Amino acid sequence: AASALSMLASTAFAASLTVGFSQIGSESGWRAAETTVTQNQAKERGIDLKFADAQQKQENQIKAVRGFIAQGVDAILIAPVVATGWDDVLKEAKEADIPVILLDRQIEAPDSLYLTAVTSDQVHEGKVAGDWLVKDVGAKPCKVVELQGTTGSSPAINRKKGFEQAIAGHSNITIARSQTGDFTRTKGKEVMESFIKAEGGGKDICAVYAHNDDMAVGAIQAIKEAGLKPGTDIKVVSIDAVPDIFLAMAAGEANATVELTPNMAGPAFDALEAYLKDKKAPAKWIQTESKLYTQADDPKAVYDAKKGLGY
Ligand code: GYE
Repeated sequence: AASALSMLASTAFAASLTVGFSQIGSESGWRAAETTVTQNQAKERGIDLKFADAQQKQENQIKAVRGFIAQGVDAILIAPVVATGWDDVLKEAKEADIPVILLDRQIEAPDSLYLTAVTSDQVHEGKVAGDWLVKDVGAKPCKVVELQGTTGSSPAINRKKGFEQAIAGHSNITIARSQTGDFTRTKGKEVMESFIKAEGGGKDICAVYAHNDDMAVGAIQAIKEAGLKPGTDIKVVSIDAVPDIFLAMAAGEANATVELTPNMAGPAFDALEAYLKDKKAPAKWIQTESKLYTQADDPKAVYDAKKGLGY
């Protein structure tokens, strides 16, 4: 009875909560899943979620946050499209005594300006991806092309850093070309086409490292259209572990991915409710797990299991 009562109390408490969510957009399958999961989490907790899609533009996110402040919301969630330029608007939220929680990306600003950040360790993700490739190629020479995430975003900066850490000391593995594909399938395919053209029609490329699965799926299409076999002629390693990369793995067209949970809102809402109830400030970073998946992990079964999780 007591636990039911406390459940009732916390739901009743949350029922009065209005939370603004400034989302980047829907550039990838992972981002769309994060939105779905956040909306479901809010519904389950009786939280009134005000959603704003920024269409990938920082100025739209800043406008949305200002709107939430004017509405007098109880808290703000934001997935910051880039790492800089947030100090002023976050100071305005602080002055209005509205706690801000970062989702899936970090920012370069004093951490006094936000309650907590719920993200993966993106340097570690890049390292896990790089370590897989190092193990896979052994001592063979391997020319890598890299599809970077959105320029200036914390995942693009950190995933590059982690991958480079992994291949340092393995002089047989080099990054020959590196360019942003903006986390999208379309741009990932376009940039991979240019890499293939520039590298002997692709026969000189040993692997593509994409900062997310959507760019990897685009690259797979480009590799096939160039008459090469993705997954064998050119190895494919990426990050997110969205369902479609497991379809590619099951077809032998992708090799490895590092999982990123789309459920950042669960830990965020838990921290928020605890804070609002007894002003218990959470740690400034709530880290989510990163798990490597390869073709050895029954990709079809993983695909089926993931299909229900908001994707
Ligand atoms: O990997 C990608 C999305 O911010 C870590 O953003 C997130 C990244 C994710 O576009 O699919």
